[in-house]
Amino acid sequence: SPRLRLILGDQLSLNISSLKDIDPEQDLILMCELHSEATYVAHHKKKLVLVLSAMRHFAKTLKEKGYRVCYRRLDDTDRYSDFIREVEHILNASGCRHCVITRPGEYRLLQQFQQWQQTSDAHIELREDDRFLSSTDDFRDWAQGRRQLRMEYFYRNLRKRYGILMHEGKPVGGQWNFDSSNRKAMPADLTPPAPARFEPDSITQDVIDLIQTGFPDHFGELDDFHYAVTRAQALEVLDQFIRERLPLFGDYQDAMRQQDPWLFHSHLSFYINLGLLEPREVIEAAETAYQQEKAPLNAVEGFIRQILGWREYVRGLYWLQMPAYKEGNYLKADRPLPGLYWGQTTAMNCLHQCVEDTRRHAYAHHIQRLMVLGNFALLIGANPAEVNEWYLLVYADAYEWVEMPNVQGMILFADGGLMASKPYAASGAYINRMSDYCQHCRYDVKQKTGAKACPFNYLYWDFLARNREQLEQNPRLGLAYRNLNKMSDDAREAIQESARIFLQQLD
Ligand code: FAD
Ligand code: DLZ
Ligand code: SF4
Repeated sequence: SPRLRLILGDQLSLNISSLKDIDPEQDLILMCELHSEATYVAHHKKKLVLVLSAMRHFAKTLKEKGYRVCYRRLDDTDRYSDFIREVEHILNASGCRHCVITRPGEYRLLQQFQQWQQTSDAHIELREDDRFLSSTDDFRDWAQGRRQLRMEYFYRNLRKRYGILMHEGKPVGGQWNFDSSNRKAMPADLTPPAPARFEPDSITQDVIDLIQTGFPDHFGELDDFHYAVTRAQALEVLDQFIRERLPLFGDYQDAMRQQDPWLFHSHLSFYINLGLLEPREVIEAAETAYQQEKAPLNAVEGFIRQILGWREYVRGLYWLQMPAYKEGNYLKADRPLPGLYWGQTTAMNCLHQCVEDTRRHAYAHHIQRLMVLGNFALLIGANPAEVNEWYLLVYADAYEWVEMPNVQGMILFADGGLMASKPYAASGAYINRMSDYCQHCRYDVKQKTGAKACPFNYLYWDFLARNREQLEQNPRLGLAYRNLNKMSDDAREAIQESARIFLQQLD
Protein backbone atom coordinates (compact mmCIF):
# COMPACT_ATOMS: atom_id res chain seq x y z
CA SER A 1 0.00 0.00 0.00
CA PRO A 2 1.19 3.55 -0.74
CA ARG A 3 3.17 5.50 1.80
CA LEU A 4 3.52 9.23 2.29
CA ARG A 5 7.09 10.51 2.77
CA LEU A 6 7.45 13.84 4.59
CA ILE A 7 10.66 15.78 3.89
CA LEU A 8 11.50 18.70 6.21
CA GLY A 9 13.41 21.78 5.10
CA ASP A 10 16.73 20.58 6.49
CA GLN A 11 16.39 17.05 5.07
CA LEU A 12 17.27 17.81 1.46
CA SER A 13 19.28 14.62 0.84
CA LEU A 14 18.38 12.03 -1.79
CA ASN A 15 19.52 9.25 0.52
CA ILE A 16 17.69 10.50 3.61
CA SER A 17 16.32 7.54 5.60
CA SER A 18 12.69 8.55 4.94
CA LEU A 19 13.17 7.95 1.19
CA LYS A 20 14.81 4.52 1.50
CA ASP A 21 12.59 1.76 0.08
CA ILE A 22 10.36 4.32 -1.68
CA ASP A 23 8.07 3.02 -4.38
CA PRO A 24 8.21 5.75 -7.05
CA GLU A 25 5.01 4.56 -8.70
CA GLN A 26 2.80 4.62 -5.63
CA ASP A 27 4.37 6.68 -2.87
CA LEU A 28 3.98 10.42 -2.54
CA ILE A 29 6.62 12.83 -1.20
CA LEU A 30 5.31 15.83 0.75
CA MET A 31 7.24 19.04 1.32
CA CYS A 32 5.68 22.13 2.88
CA GLU A 33 6.66 25.72 3.28
CA LEU A 34 5.12 26.84 6.53
CA HIS A 35 4.54 30.24 7.97
CA SER A 36 4.95 28.70 11.43
CA GLU A 37 8.47 27.43 10.60
CA ALA A 38 9.45 30.74 9.03
CA THR A 39 8.36 32.72 12.09
CA TYR A 40 8.68 30.59 15.26
CA VAL A 41 11.77 32.72 15.49
CA ALA A 42 12.00 35.62 13.04
CA HIS A 43 14.75 34.15 10.85
CA HIS A 44 17.17 36.40 8.97
CA LYS A 45 15.87 37.21 5.48
CA LYS A 46 18.82 35.52 3.75
CA LYS A 47 18.27 32.40 5.83
CA LEU A 48 14.63 32.24 4.70
CA VAL A 49 15.71 32.60 1.07
CA LEU A 50 18.35 29.92 1.46
CA VAL A 51 16.03 27.37 3.07
CA LEU A 52 13.00 27.96 0.84
CA SER A 53 14.96 28.18 -2.40
CA ALA A 54 16.91 25.02 -1.55
CA MET A 55 13.60 23.27 -0.77
CA ARG A 56 12.09 24.30 -4.12
CA HIS A 57 15.18 23.18 -6.00
CA PHE A 58 15.19 19.87 -4.16
CA ALA A 59 11.54 19.28 -5.06
CA LYS A 60 12.41 19.97 -8.69
CA THR A 61 15.23 17.41 -8.54
CA LEU A 62 12.86 14.83 -7.04
CA LYS A 63 10.34 15.40 -9.81
CA GLU A 64 13.04 15.15 -12.47
CA LYS A 65 13.99 11.80 -10.99
CA GLY A 66 10.44 10.64 -11.53
CA TYR A 67 9.07 10.82 -8.00
CA ARG A 68 5.58 12.01 -7.22
CA VAL A 69 5.92 15.18 -5.17
CA CYS A 70 3.32 17.31 -3.44
CA TYR A 71 4.93 20.66 -2.77
CA ARG A 72 3.03 23.17 -0.69
CA ARG A 73 4.21 26.77 -1.12
CA LEU A 74 3.99 29.45 1.48
CA ASP A 75 1.10 31.01 -0.42
CA ASP A 76 -0.77 27.66 -0.53
CA THR A 77 -0.50 26.82 3.16
CA ASP A 78 -2.70 28.32 5.83
CA ARG A 79 -0.99 30.86 8.06
CA TYR A 80 -1.60 28.68 11.14
CA SER A 81 -0.83 25.33 9.58
CA ASP A 82 1.91 22.97 10.73
CA PHE A 83 3.48 19.73 9.51
CA ILE A 84 0.91 17.57 11.25
CA ARG A 85 -2.07 19.34 9.71
CA GLU A 86 -0.48 19.18 6.27
CA VAL A 87 0.21 15.46 6.56
CA GLU A 88 -3.22 14.62 7.97
CA HIS A 89 -4.82 16.57 5.15
CA ILE A 90 -2.98 14.56 2.49
CA LEU A 91 -3.60 11.27 4.30
CA ASN A 92 -7.32 11.97 4.42
CA ALA A 93 -7.51 13.14 0.85
CA SER A 94 -5.53 10.18 -0.56
CA GLY A 95 -6.67 7.38 1.70
CA CYS A 96 -3.05 6.57 2.44
CA ARG A 97 -2.54 5.23 6.03
CA HIS A 98 1.20 5.30 6.51
CA CYS A 99 3.60 8.26 6.73
CA VAL A 100 7.38 7.90 6.90
CA ILE A 101 9.47 10.70 8.47
CA THR A 102 13.13 11.00 9.34
CA ARG A 103 13.42 12.27 12.90
CA PRO A 104 13.44 16.08 12.90
CA GLY A 105 16.54 17.95 14.05
CA GLU A 106 14.76 19.91 16.72
CA TYR A 107 13.28 18.74 20.00
CA ARG A 108 10.09 20.84 19.68
CA LEU A 109 9.18 19.01 16.45
CA LEU A 110 10.15 15.57 17.67
CA GLN A 111 7.91 16.06 20.67
CA GLN A 112 4.98 17.14 18.49
CA PHE A 113 5.53 14.20 16.16
CA GLN A 114 5.74 11.69 19.00
CA GLN A 115 2.50 12.92 20.54
CA TRP A 116 0.83 12.77 17.18
CA GLN A 117 2.11 9.20 16.69
CA GLN A 118 0.02 8.23 19.74
CA THR A 119 -3.17 9.91 18.56
CA SER A 120 -3.18 9.60 14.76
CA ASP A 121 -5.29 6.93 13.08
CA ALA A 122 -2.52 6.48 10.56
CA HIS A 123 0.83 4.77 11.09
CA ILE A 124 3.42 7.52 11.69
CA GLU A 125 6.85 5.97 11.29
CA LEU A 126 9.85 7.92 12.62
CA ARG A 127 13.27 6.83 11.37
CA GLU A 128 16.79 7.61 12.59
CA ASP A 129 18.64 10.40 10.81
CA ASP A 130 21.63 8.40 9.62
CA ARG A 131 23.38 11.30 7.93
CA PHE A 132 25.28 11.77 11.19
CA LEU A 133 28.32 9.57 11.85
CA SER A 134 27.33 9.01 15.44
CA SER A 135 23.81 8.12 16.54
CA THR A 136 22.14 9.70 19.55
CA ASP A 137 22.35 6.28 21.27
CA ASP A 138 26.10 6.08 20.61
CA PHE A 139 26.50 9.41 22.32
CA ARG A 140 24.35 8.34 25.27
CA ASP A 141 26.51 5.24 25.72
CA TRP A 142 29.70 7.26 25.54
CA ALA A 143 28.39 9.88 28.00
CA GLN A 144 27.20 7.28 30.50
CA GLY A 145 28.97 7.77 33.83
CA ARG A 146 31.11 10.71 32.72
CA ARG A 147 30.95 13.86 34.81
CA GLN A 148 32.29 16.09 32.06
CA LEU A 149 31.74 15.46 28.38
CA ARG A 150 34.89 16.58 26.64
CA MET A 151 34.70 16.76 22.87
CA GLU A 152 38.32 15.65 22.44
CA TYR A 153 37.75 12.09 23.72
CA PHE A 154 34.52 11.65 21.81
CA TYR A 155 36.30 12.76 18.66
CA ARG A 156 39.18 10.35 19.12
CA ASN A 157 36.71 7.46 19.37
CA LEU A 158 35.15 8.45 16.06
CA ARG A 159 38.55 8.78 14.40
CA LYS A 160 39.30 5.22 15.49
CA ARG A 161 35.86 3.84 14.66
CA TYR A 162 35.94 5.17 11.10
CA GLY A 163 39.71 4.97 10.57
CA ILE A 164 39.91 8.65 9.64
CA LEU A 165 43.47 10.03 9.61
CA MET A 166 44.63 6.81 11.27
CA HIS A 167 47.62 4.63 10.52
CA GLU A 168 48.07 1.21 12.16
CA GLY A 169 45.81 2.18 15.06
CA LYS A 170 47.61 5.46 15.69
CA PRO A 171 46.74 8.99 14.66
CA VAL A 172 48.54 10.04 11.48
CA GLY A 173 51.41 12.39 12.32
CA GLY A 174 51.74 10.95 15.82
CA GLN A 175 49.31 13.30 17.58
CA TRP A 176 45.57 13.82 17.69
CA ASN A 177 45.70 17.57 17.61
CA PHE A 178 47.86 20.17 15.88
CA ASP A 179 46.43 23.30 17.44
CA SER A 180 49.85 24.46 18.54
CA SER A 181 50.71 25.09 14.88
CA ASN A 182 47.30 26.61 14.11
CA ARG A 183 45.67 29.85 15.08
CA LYS A 184 48.10 32.44 13.80
CA ALA A 185 47.30 36.10 13.32
CA MET A 186 46.79 36.88 9.63
CA PRO A 187 49.43 39.00 7.87
CA ALA A 188 47.99 42.28 6.53
CA ASP A 189 49.25 41.61 2.99
CA LEU A 190 47.58 38.21 2.68
CA THR A 191 44.38 38.35 0.59
CA PRO A 192 42.06 35.36 1.02
CA PRO A 193 40.37 33.99 -2.14
CA ALA A 194 36.92 35.37 -2.96
CA PRO A 195 34.04 33.15 -1.78
CA ALA A 196 31.97 31.19 -4.33
CA ARG A 197 28.98 33.07 -5.75
CA PHE A 198 25.90 31.86 -7.57
CA GLU A 199 23.59 34.33 -9.25
CA PRO A 200 19.92 33.75 -8.35
CA ASP A 201 17.93 31.82 -10.97
CA SER A 202 14.21 32.40 -11.43
CA ILE A 203 13.28 30.04 -8.58
CA THR A 204 15.53 31.91 -6.15
CA GLN A 205 14.34 35.26 -7.48
CA ASP A 206 10.72 34.29 -6.76
CA VAL A 207 11.67 33.40 -3.20
CA ILE A 208 13.58 36.67 -2.78
CA ASP A 209 10.45 38.58 -3.86
CA LEU A 210 8.31 36.50 -1.52
CA ILE A 211 10.55 37.23 1.48
CA GLN A 212 10.89 40.89 0.56
CA THR A 213 7.15 41.42 0.65
CA GLY A 214 6.15 38.83 3.25
CA PHE A 215 8.80 39.30 5.94
CA PRO A 216 10.00 42.91 5.73
CA ASP A 217 10.47 43.21 9.50
CA HIS A 218 12.81 40.28 9.88
CA PHE A 219 16.43 41.10 10.74
CA GLY A 220 19.04 41.17 8.01
CA GLU A 221 20.01 42.43 4.60
CA LEU A 222 18.35 40.66 1.68
CA ASP A 223 20.34 42.26 -1.14
CA ASP A 224 23.08 40.36 -2.91
CA PHE A 225 21.98 36.81 -2.16
CA HIS A 226 24.60 34.54 -3.69
CA TYR A 227 24.54 31.23 -1.79
CA ALA A 228 24.36 27.79 -3.32
CA VAL A 229 20.83 26.36 -3.39
CA THR A 230 21.39 22.98 -5.07
CA ARG A 231 23.58 20.01 -4.36
CA ALA A 232 25.56 20.62 -7.57
CA GLN A 233 26.37 24.16 -6.46
CA ALA A 234 27.20 23.05 -2.92
CA LEU A 235 29.63 20.52 -4.40
CA GLU A 236 31.30 23.41 -6.23
CA VAL A 237 31.69 25.28 -2.94
CA LEU A 238 33.26 22.16 -1.42
CA ASP A 239 35.61 21.70 -4.33
CA GLN A 240 36.69 25.33 -4.28
CA PHE A 241 37.29 25.17 -0.53
CA ILE A 242 39.47 22.09 -0.80
CA ARG A 243 41.58 23.65 -3.55
CA GLU A 244 41.80 27.26 -2.46
CA ARG A 245 41.24 27.53 1.28
CA LEU A 246 41.89 24.27 3.07
CA PRO A 247 45.71 24.53 2.91
CA LEU A 248 45.61 27.65 5.13
CA PHE A 249 42.46 26.74 7.11
CA GLY A 250 44.38 25.75 10.22
CA ASP A 251 46.81 28.65 10.22
CA TYR A 252 44.12 31.32 10.13
CA GLN A 253 41.21 29.50 11.74
CA ASP A 254 41.01 32.04 14.56
CA ALA A 255 41.94 35.20 12.66
CA MET A 256 39.44 38.04 12.20
CA ARG A 257 39.57 40.80 9.66
CA GLN A 258 37.46 43.89 9.23
CA GLN A 259 34.88 43.53 6.40
CA ASP A 260 35.81 39.94 5.60
CA PRO A 261 34.10 37.17 7.55
CA TRP A 262 34.92 34.54 4.90
CA LEU A 263 38.73 34.24 5.16
CA PHE A 264 39.95 30.63 4.95
CA HIS A 265 36.75 29.08 6.31
CA SER A 266 34.76 26.57 4.29
CA HIS A 267 31.29 28.22 4.35
CA LEU A 268 29.87 24.70 4.21
CA SER A 269 27.70 24.69 7.34
CA PHE A 270 24.75 26.11 5.36
CA TYR A 271 24.80 23.16 3.01
CA ILE A 272 25.74 20.36 5.39
CA ASN A 273 22.97 21.39 7.77
CA LEU A 274 20.36 21.56 4.98
CA GLY A 275 21.37 18.12 3.73
CA LEU A 276 22.82 19.24 0.40
CA LEU A 277 26.21 17.85 1.43
CA GLU A 278 26.87 14.83 3.61
CA PRO A 279 29.37 15.26 6.42
CA ARG A 280 31.04 12.00 5.36
CA GLU A 281 31.85 13.23 1.87
CA VAL A 282 33.21 16.53 3.21
CA ILE A 283 35.50 14.69 5.63
CA GLU A 284 36.60 12.33 2.86
CA ALA A 285 37.40 15.19 0.50
CA ALA A 286 39.65 16.78 3.13
CA GLU A 287 41.39 13.51 3.96
CA THR A 288 42.02 12.85 0.27
CA ALA A 289 43.58 16.31 -0.10
CA TYR A 290 46.01 15.38 2.66
CA GLN A 291 46.83 12.00 1.09
CA GLN A 292 47.49 13.71 -2.24
CA GLU A 293 49.71 16.26 -0.50
CA LYS A 294 47.47 19.13 -1.48
CA ALA A 295 46.94 20.31 2.10
CA PRO A 296 49.04 19.95 5.25
CA LEU A 297 48.04 17.80 8.20
CA ASN A 298 47.49 20.68 10.65
CA ALA A 299 44.85 22.13 8.31
CA VAL A 300 43.18 18.84 7.44
CA GLU A 301 43.06 17.52 10.99
CA GLY A 302 41.80 20.89 12.27
CA PHE A 303 39.03 20.92 9.68
CA ILE A 304 38.00 17.31 10.18
CA ARG A 305 37.84 17.89 13.94
CA GLN A 306 35.22 20.60 13.39
CA ILE A 307 32.92 18.25 11.51
CA LEU A 308 33.65 14.79 12.88
CA GLY A 309 34.29 16.20 16.36
CA TRP A 310 32.37 19.33 17.18
CA ARG A 311 29.41 18.90 14.87
CA GLU A 312 28.64 15.34 15.96
CA TYR A 313 29.39 16.12 19.59
CA VAL A 314 27.01 19.10 19.89
CA ARG A 315 24.23 17.07 18.33
CA GLY A 316 24.76 14.22 20.79
CA LEU A 317 24.83 16.62 23.70
CA TYR A 318 21.65 18.35 22.55
CA TRP A 319 19.61 15.13 22.42
CA LEU A 320 21.11 13.89 25.67
CA GLN A 321 20.26 17.07 27.54
CA MET A 322 17.00 18.30 26.08
CA PRO A 323 14.59 19.58 27.26
CA ALA A 324 16.40 20.66 30.44
CA TYR A 325 19.35 22.04 28.48
CA LYS A 326 17.30 24.98 27.32
CA GLU A 327 16.59 26.10 30.89
CA GLY A 328 20.23 26.10 32.05
CA ASN A 329 21.40 29.40 33.53
CA TYR A 330 24.28 28.46 35.82
CA LEU A 331 25.52 32.03 36.18
CA LYS A 332 21.99 33.39 36.75
CA ALA A 333 22.46 35.90 33.96
CA ASP A 334 19.45 38.13 33.40
CA ARG A 335 20.43 41.19 31.37
CA PRO A 336 18.26 41.81 28.29
CA LEU A 337 20.20 41.45 25.04
CA PRO A 338 21.42 44.98 24.16
CA GLY A 339 20.18 46.74 21.03
CA LEU A 340 23.63 46.65 19.47
CA TYR A 341 23.01 42.99 18.55
CA TRP A 342 20.20 44.25 16.32
CA GLY A 343 22.39 46.89 14.70
CA GLN A 344 22.06 49.82 17.10
CA THR A 345 25.24 51.88 16.89
CA THR A 346 28.10 51.07 19.23
CA ALA A 347 31.57 52.54 19.51
CA MET A 348 32.98 49.06 20.12
CA ASN A 349 34.34 48.36 16.66
CA CYS A 350 34.73 44.60 17.04
CA LEU A 351 31.06 44.21 17.96
CA HIS A 352 29.97 46.63 15.27
CA GLN A 353 31.92 44.70 12.62
CA CYS A 354 30.68 41.28 13.69
CA VAL A 355 27.03 42.38 13.89
CA GLU A 356 27.40 44.06 10.50
CA ASP A 357 28.84 40.87 8.91
CA THR A 358 25.96 38.94 10.46
CA ARG A 359 23.33 41.43 9.27
CA ARG A 360 24.69 41.45 5.73
CA HIS A 361 25.44 37.77 5.24
CA ALA A 362 23.58 35.73 7.90
CA TYR A 363 27.11 34.45 8.53
CA ALA A 364 30.01 35.16 10.81
CA HIS A 365 32.84 32.74 11.36
CA HIS A 366 33.42 30.77 14.51
CA ILE A 367 35.75 33.11 16.36
CA GLN A 368 33.53 36.11 15.69
CA ARG A 369 30.56 34.17 17.12
CA LEU A 370 32.61 32.91 20.05
CA MET A 371 35.19 35.47 21.09
CA VAL A 372 33.49 38.74 20.15
CA LEU A 373 29.69 38.33 20.13
CA GLY A 374 29.66 35.42 22.56
CA ASN A 375 32.33 36.71 24.88
CA PHE A 376 30.51 40.02 25.21
CA ALA A 377 27.17 38.31 25.95
CA LEU A 378 28.91 36.24 28.62
CA LEU A 379 30.73 39.16 30.25
CA ILE A 380 27.68 41.43 30.47
CA GLY A 381 25.55 38.58 31.83
CA ALA A 382 23.05 38.47 28.98
CA ASN A 383 19.98 36.31 29.55
CA PRO A 384 20.50 32.87 27.92
CA ALA A 385 16.99 32.66 26.42
CA GLU A 386 17.47 35.89 24.49
CA VAL A 387 21.00 34.98 23.41
CA ASN A 388 19.78 31.61 22.12
CA GLU A 389 16.98 33.22 20.18
CA TRP A 390 19.38 35.70 18.61
CA TYR A 391 21.84 33.04 17.44
CA LEU A 392 19.05 30.81 16.18
CA LEU A 393 17.53 33.45 13.97
CA VAL A 394 20.50 35.44 12.65
CA TYR A 395 22.66 32.66 11.15
CA ALA A 396 21.66 30.86 7.99
CA ASP A 397 23.23 27.63 9.32
CA ALA A 398 21.33 27.75 12.63
CA TYR A 399 19.02 24.96 13.81
CA GLU A 400 18.44 24.48 17.48
CA TRP A 401 20.36 21.18 17.73
CA VAL A 402 23.60 22.91 16.76
CA GLU A 403 22.94 26.46 17.93
CA MET A 404 21.92 25.68 21.48
CA PRO A 405 24.93 23.66 22.72
CA ASN A 406 27.23 26.29 21.22
CA VAL A 407 25.39 29.03 23.09
CA GLN A 408 24.51 27.30 26.36
CA GLY A 409 27.68 25.24 26.64
CA MET A 410 30.36 27.01 24.72
CA ILE A 411 29.72 30.72 25.16
CA LEU A 412 27.52 31.22 28.22
CA PHE A 413 28.68 28.42 30.55
CA ALA A 414 24.95 28.12 31.25
CA ASP A 415 25.31 24.33 31.61
CA GLY A 416 27.75 24.77 34.49
CA GLY A 417 30.69 23.23 32.65
CA LEU A 418 29.29 20.09 31.08
CA MET A 419 30.84 21.07 27.74
CA ALA A 420 33.62 23.56 28.46
CA SER A 421 36.06 23.23 31.32
CA LYS A 422 35.91 26.98 31.88
CA PRO A 423 34.01 29.96 30.46
CA TYR A 424 35.54 31.43 27.28
CA ALA A 425 35.90 34.86 28.94
CA ALA A 426 38.64 37.08 27.55
CA SER A 427 39.80 40.68 27.72
CA GLY A 428 40.49 42.94 24.71
CA ALA A 429 44.05 41.63 24.32
CA TYR A 430 42.81 38.45 22.65
CA ILE A 431 40.71 40.35 20.11
CA ASN A 432 43.61 42.70 19.44
CA ARG A 433 45.99 39.81 18.79
CA MET A 434 43.65 38.01 16.40
CA SER A 435 42.15 40.93 14.44
CA ASP A 436 42.56 44.40 12.98
CA TYR A 437 39.44 45.64 14.78
CA CYS A 438 41.22 47.51 17.57
CA GLN A 439 43.21 49.65 15.12
CA HIS A 440 39.92 51.19 13.98
CA CYS A 441 38.26 51.53 17.37
CA ARG A 442 37.47 54.58 19.47
CA TYR A 443 38.45 52.64 22.59
CA ASP A 444 42.04 51.93 23.57
CA VAL A 445 42.70 48.23 24.01
CA LYS A 446 45.73 48.95 26.20
CA GLN A 447 43.85 50.95 28.84
CA LYS A 448 42.33 49.03 31.72
CA THR A 449 39.80 51.46 33.18
CA GLY A 450 38.23 54.83 32.45
CA ALA A 451 36.20 56.32 29.62
CA LYS A 452 38.68 55.45 26.83
CA ALA A 453 39.54 51.95 28.04
CA CYS A 454 38.43 48.93 26.01
CA PRO A 455 35.26 47.73 27.79
CA PHE A 456 36.31 44.07 27.46
CA ASN A 457 39.22 44.82 29.83
CA TYR A 458 37.21 45.86 32.85
CA LEU A 459 34.17 43.72 31.99
CA TYR A 460 36.42 40.66 32.16
CA TRP A 461 37.49 41.34 35.76
CA ASP A 462 34.03 42.51 36.72
CA PHE A 463 32.65 39.23 35.37
CA LEU A 464 35.04 37.21 37.53
CA ALA A 465 34.23 39.32 40.60
CA ARG A 466 30.49 39.08 40.00
CA ASN A 467 30.54 35.30 39.50
CA ARG A 468 33.04 34.46 42.23
CA GLU A 469 30.68 32.08 43.98
CA GLN A 470 30.14 29.89 40.90
CA LEU A 471 33.61 30.13 39.37
CA GLU A 472 36.34 30.61 41.97
CA GLN A 473 36.74 26.89 42.63
CA ASN A 474 37.31 26.17 38.93
CA PRO A 475 40.95 24.98 38.69
CA ARG A 476 41.39 26.55 35.26
CA LEU A 477 40.47 29.96 36.68
CA GLY A 478 42.85 29.69 39.64
CA LEU A 479 45.42 32.03 38.15
CA ALA A 480 42.82 34.60 37.11
CA TYR A 481 41.32 34.69 40.62
CA ARG A 482 44.76 34.92 42.21
CA ASN A 483 45.43 37.98 40.02
CA LEU A 484 42.09 39.48 40.91
CA ASN A 485 42.76 38.89 44.60
CA LYS A 486 46.21 40.47 44.37
CA MET A 487 44.82 43.74 42.98
CA SER A 488 44.77 46.77 45.25
CA ASP A 489 41.38 47.87 46.51
CA ASP A 490 41.69 51.01 44.39
CA ALA A 491 42.34 49.03 41.23
CA ARG A 492 39.42 46.73 41.93
CA GLU A 493 37.11 49.64 42.65
CA ALA A 494 38.17 51.42 39.45
CA ILE A 495 37.29 48.31 37.45
CA GLN A 496 33.93 47.92 39.07
CA GLU A 497 33.14 51.61 38.66
CA SER A 498 34.01 51.51 34.92
CA ALA A 499 31.90 48.39 34.51
CA ARG A 500 28.99 49.94 36.41
CA ILE A 501 28.98 53.06 34.22
CA PHE A 502 29.32 51.01 31.02
CA LEU A 503 26.55 48.57 31.87
CA GLN A 504 24.23 51.36 32.93
CA GLN A 505 24.68 53.06 29.56
CA LEU A 506 24.17 49.74 27.79
CA ASP A 507 20.72 49.30 29.33
P1 FAD B 1 34.37 26.19 9.18
O1 FAD B 1 35.19 27.02 10.08
O2 FAD B 1 34.85 26.03 7.79
O3 FAD B 1 34.21 24.76 9.88
C1 FAD B 1 33.88 23.60 9.15
C2 FAD B 1 32.62 22.96 9.61
O4 FAD B 1 32.77 22.44 10.92
C3 FAD B 1 31.40 23.85 9.68
O5 FAD B 1 30.81 23.98 8.41
C4 FAD B 1 30.53 23.13 10.67
O6 FAD B 1 29.77 22.14 10.02
C5 FAD B 1 31.51 22.44 11.59
N1 FAD B 1 31.68 23.15 12.86
C6 FAD B 1 32.69 23.97 13.21
N2 FAD B 1 32.56 24.37 14.48
C7 FAD B 1 31.43 23.83 14.94
C8 FAD B 1 30.75 23.88 16.18
N3 FAD B 1 31.21 24.58 17.22
N4 FAD B 1 29.59 23.21 16.29
C9 FAD B 1 29.11 22.49 15.27
N5 FAD B 1 29.70 22.40 14.08
C10 FAD B 1 30.86 23.05 13.92
N6 FAD B 1 27.32 26.16 13.56
C11 FAD B 1 26.23 25.81 12.87
O7 FAD B 1 26.33 25.05 11.91
N7 FAD B 1 25.00 26.28 13.22
C12 FAD B 1 24.83 27.12 14.26
O8 FAD B 1 23.72 27.52 14.56
C13 FAD B 1 25.98 27.52 15.00
N8 FAD B 1 25.87 28.37 16.04
C14 FAD B 1 26.99 28.74 16.73
C15 FAD B 1 26.85 29.58 17.82
C16 FAD B 1 27.96 29.95 18.57
C17 FAD B 1 27.80 30.83 19.78
C18 FAD B 1 29.22 29.47 18.21
C19 FAD B 1 30.43 29.85 19.01
C20 FAD B 1 29.36 28.63 17.12
C21 FAD B 1 28.26 28.24 16.38
N9 FAD B 1 28.37 27.38 15.28
C22 FAD B 1 27.24 27.01 14.60
C23 FAD B 1 29.66 26.75 14.94
C24 FAD B 1 30.50 27.50 13.90
O9 FAD B 1 30.64 28.84 14.28
C25 FAD B 1 29.90 27.39 12.51
O10 FAD B 1 29.66 26.03 12.21
C26 FAD B 1 30.84 27.93 11.46
O11 FAD B 1 31.16 29.26 11.74
C27 FAD B 1 30.23 27.78 10.08
O12 FAD B 1 31.06 28.35 9.10
P2 FAD B 1 31.96 27.46 8.15
O13 FAD B 1 31.13 26.45 7.48
O14 FAD B 1 32.73 28.42 7.31
O15 FAD B 1 32.88 26.74 9.22
C1 DLZ C 1 14.23 26.66 9.03
C2 DLZ C 1 13.03 26.32 8.23
C3 DLZ C 1 12.26 27.33 7.66
C4 DLZ C 1 12.62 28.75 7.80
N1 DLZ C 1 11.17 27.04 6.95
C5 DLZ C 1 10.79 25.77 6.76
C6 DLZ C 1 9.63 25.42 6.02
O1 DLZ C 1 8.89 26.27 5.57
N2 DLZ C 1 9.35 24.12 5.85
C7 DLZ C 1 10.13 23.14 6.35
O2 DLZ C 1 9.85 21.96 6.13
N3 DLZ C 1 11.22 23.44 7.08
C8 DLZ C 1 11.58 24.72 7.29
N4 DLZ C 1 12.67 25.02 8.03
C9 DLZ C 1 13.44 23.94 8.61
C10 DLZ C 1 12.69 23.34 9.76
O3 DLZ C 1 12.44 24.34 10.73
C11 DLZ C 1 13.56 22.22 10.27
O4 DLZ C 1 13.14 21.05 9.70
C12 DLZ C 1 13.56 22.10 11.74
O5 DLZ C 1 14.26 23.21 12.19
C13 DLZ C 1 14.15 20.79 12.26
O6 DLZ C 1 15.55 20.81 12.29
FE1 SF4 D 1 36.84 45.67 20.59
FE2 SF4 D 1 38.17 46.73 22.64
FE3 SF4 D 1 39.43 46.30 20.35
FE4 SF4 D 1 37.59 48.23 20.51
S1 SF4 D 1 39.52 48.12 21.61
S2 SF4 D 1 37.81 46.72 18.87
S3 SF4 D 1 36.13 47.32 21.93
S4 SF4 D 1 38.53 44.74 21.69
